[in-house]
Amino acid sequence: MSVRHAMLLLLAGGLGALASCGPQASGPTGANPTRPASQTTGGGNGAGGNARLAAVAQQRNLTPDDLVAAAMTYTPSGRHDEYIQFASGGHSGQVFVIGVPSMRILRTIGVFTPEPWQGYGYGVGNDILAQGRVNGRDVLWGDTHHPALSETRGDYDGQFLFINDKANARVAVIDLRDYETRQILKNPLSLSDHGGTFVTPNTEWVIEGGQYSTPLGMAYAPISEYEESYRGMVTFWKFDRNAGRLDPDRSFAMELPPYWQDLFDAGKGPSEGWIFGNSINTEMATGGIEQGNPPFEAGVSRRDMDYLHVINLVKAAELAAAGRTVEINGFDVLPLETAVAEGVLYFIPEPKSPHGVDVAPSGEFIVVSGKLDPHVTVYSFAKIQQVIASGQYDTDQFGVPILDYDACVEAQVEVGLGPLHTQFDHQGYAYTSLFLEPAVARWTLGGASGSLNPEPDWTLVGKTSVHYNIGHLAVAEGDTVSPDGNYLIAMNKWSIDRFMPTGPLLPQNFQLIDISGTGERMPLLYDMPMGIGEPHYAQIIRADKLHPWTVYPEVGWNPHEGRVEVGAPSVGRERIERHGNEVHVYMTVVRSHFNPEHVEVNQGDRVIWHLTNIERALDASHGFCIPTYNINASLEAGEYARIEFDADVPGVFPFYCTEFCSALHLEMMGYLLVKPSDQAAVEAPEPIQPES
Ligand code: K7E
Ligand code: CUA
Repeated sequence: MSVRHAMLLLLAGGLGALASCGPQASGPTGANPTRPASQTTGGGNGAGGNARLAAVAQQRNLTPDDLVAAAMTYTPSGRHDEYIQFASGGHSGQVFVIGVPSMRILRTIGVFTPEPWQGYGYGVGNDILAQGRVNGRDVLWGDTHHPALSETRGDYDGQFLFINDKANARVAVIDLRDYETRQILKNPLSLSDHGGTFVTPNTEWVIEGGQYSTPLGMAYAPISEYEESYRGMVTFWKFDRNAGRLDPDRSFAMELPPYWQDLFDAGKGPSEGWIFGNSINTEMATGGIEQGNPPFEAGVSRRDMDYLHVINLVKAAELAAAGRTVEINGFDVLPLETAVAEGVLYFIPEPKSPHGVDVAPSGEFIVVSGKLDPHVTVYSFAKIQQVIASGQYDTDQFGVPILDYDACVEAQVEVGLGPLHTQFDHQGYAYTSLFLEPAVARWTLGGASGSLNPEPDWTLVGKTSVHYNIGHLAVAEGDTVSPDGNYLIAMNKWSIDRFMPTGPLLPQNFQLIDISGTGERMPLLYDMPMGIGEPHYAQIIRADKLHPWTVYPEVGWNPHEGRVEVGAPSVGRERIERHGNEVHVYMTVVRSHFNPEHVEVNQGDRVIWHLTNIERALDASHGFCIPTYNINASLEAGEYARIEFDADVPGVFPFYCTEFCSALHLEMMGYLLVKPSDQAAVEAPEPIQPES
């Protein structure tokens, strides 16, 4: 017996002892001529289980570490995950909901892109997608980057989720009672955003920072006028929690120099009320490689320092409320001049084109990752305040005060090559993604109260290699005032050889890492291919903080209005009403029929189809599609939906339920008969018999 096999047996003994307490597992192992008798008998004794586990491990070439990783992530049928991860969907324009540690995808949330399974944008939800039109044009995708869970006192409260679309500068609000998008807002100033979305500790404000500077208000100016006419910005959307909506009328933006603002984060604890943003391109490079200019990649990285933006949001909001704003494209903007004069905006040098700014759980420190510099730079909020109070500073060419770097910096930690983003745990550790190594670095957060780690402050502790280039990382509740730790997900941009190739386009790779221990050890547990876009950021919330509806509160519920729809179809009140050439269909939906089943209209009629799923059972969703009319709805238990279309194409259209809902699901259909305009018109609807 090899040493490795002996180790497996030893380990299997430990696992077997655990397993023997519960019901005997009966997982398939395939045809294995060497499998022991206990495997086929399903006998409950520990020794048989051990031998069986060892045999499986040997057959599948699994190491003891593999078995531990499997035991830490495997989630038996019917058991739920401890955490839920909300991951941006990158260019899919969506959000993905993933269980942790099982790494099972639970749901897609349609946000900026139509989503056929939910029927989002195929007759229902079109009005929400229409809110995201830009200059009257449908923009039916997004580049979602940074999801932000709503917070109460700096902790996730499980009520709402916000997300930005970097490609078109839009933000969306998702209601976590039903995981549906409720609102999309187009930023009236900017054409790209990246520093969004981030929330203040009580979600009073949702932050959306711009990225590539343009003339504000989506206006035109030649690029030769970059310094005079192009501007950066950060927008503060006022969140009305009761309404579950962002309120544009109470929102405002701040004009910023045409540096490229990158990420933002909100202060907390002592720094609550302040906002921090990193930037690149303080060089104000304008590219033009075709004219012999340095390309952006070089031009944007010429200076040794860029600027951490430090913004007094409380004061900015007071100025906005006092009318100190100007209007650009119908939106209130606090001018740069005013922000400077009133002490709202400060800069602090930050090493060379950094990426990511993260406020530590205590709110005392702000961590900026070097990207082109192997350090993370830690700024002290208390020191920043002292320097501001001293009134001693230079200014940049726009008059913005530049605070002394050395006077504001608490520490620098050399973490490795290509640091991008930092998150925190409950043990006083910080974790930084290293794009170039690629790895996750663990380091000690100096001055962290309640720190359990024995290492001295501000020290690199260890690294775990990831596969491959990592962007963001997410620790369970790792950007709140009270991180959980335990799990870290590396969001890797390349997967290279980790999975079976799927043509030349390969998935991204989420890697789950166990950070429950201390010191150097941070074992990798699981690889999860993400073949649906490039998620940038994710947040991981404790599952028991989420309290979604499992059926809508009442039959006839209109999710978009958050109330029962007056006049929603109900049992016995199904009917078809004609008013001129407008036809209203009032239809109930239940296993396994629609009522009415015959809907006759005339070519050219405007059809307004009201549907209520009258089910009250868990998971009793029905679909509703009409062929060739690009209509598909998903009606969850209790849901009311309204679909409008012009019956412009004559013919006979079998509509049917698209969710396999019962044994008679195939029979759940009906006919839409659109009578050609050259035939005698349908006069009055057929009488509908109330359901008995
Ligand atoms: Cu990819 Cu937050 Cu857009 Cu960094 S960002 S990786
Ligand atoms: Cu209802 Cu299938």
